[in-house]
Amino acid sequence: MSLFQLSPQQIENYNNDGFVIVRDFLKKEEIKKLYSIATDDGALRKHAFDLNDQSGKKTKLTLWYTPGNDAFGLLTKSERMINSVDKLMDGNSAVCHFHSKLMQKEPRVGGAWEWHQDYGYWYKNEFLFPGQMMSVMIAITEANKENGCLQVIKGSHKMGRIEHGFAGEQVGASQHYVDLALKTMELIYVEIMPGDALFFHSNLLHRSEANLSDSPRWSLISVYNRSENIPYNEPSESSTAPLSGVPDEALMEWETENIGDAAHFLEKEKDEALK
Ligand SMILES: O=C(O)CCC(=O)C(=O)O
Repeated sequence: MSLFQLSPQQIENYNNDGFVIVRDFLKKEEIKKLYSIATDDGALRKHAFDLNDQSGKKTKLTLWYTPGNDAFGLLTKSERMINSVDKLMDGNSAVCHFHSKLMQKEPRVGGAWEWHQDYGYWYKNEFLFPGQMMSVMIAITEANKENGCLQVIKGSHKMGRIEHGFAGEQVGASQHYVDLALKTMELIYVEIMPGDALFFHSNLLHRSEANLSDSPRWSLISVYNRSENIPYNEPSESSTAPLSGVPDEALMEWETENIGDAAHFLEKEKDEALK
């Protein structure tokens, strides 16, 4: 049974701003376990790939679709995650996991992410309902201005989908609309500590700058969808497979497996869609 519940105020903030930060969403020992797996696990390293930003700087990530009984899968399927996103997403069909990414922004080389809405990518997968999709970013290391933390434009999810073009190997939102949004709404640097979580809407405009500091910035981003929000152009099946929740304690108390091929890793060479 999960003891964690989003408060009515947090839900209201999410609806108004397109995001909400929950401090200490994970305990210190949970983050310690995740960090040591993130840095040591052979499969996570083997399936990591580089994504170039516009200036050719690389950001490293490992992406998988199916959460298993490894530590990251148990977190993704935990009641605290499922119950929280269930309260924030539109609709009421089952909560599903589209994919998770381990983001590895290394000191001095970690690349930038251009201004975009995640739905700028997922629209191409032909998901129809952006309000039924969202992401949860968990800080594994501290994220701050110096190491290229996420920046968001508060309230921009209310603009609806903005046109996106290509930007390096990423997609980027129309600069004209980003400029207008920045003129109208507040820019927020999401400075978070290990264990803090950022819940954000699929139409929230966000970006991050390169990591030019001496500290790494590692995070996990898990994406959720409702089972009724069928992607008509997406080969993976995870986004409409209802999740069975596991207790929050599973991450620390269950014997965790190693993440393996059953997680269905994205291989950059074979797959075009990065999100
Ligand atoms: O973590 C970051 O620096 C940016 C990630 C991002 O924008 C995304 O995955 O959509």
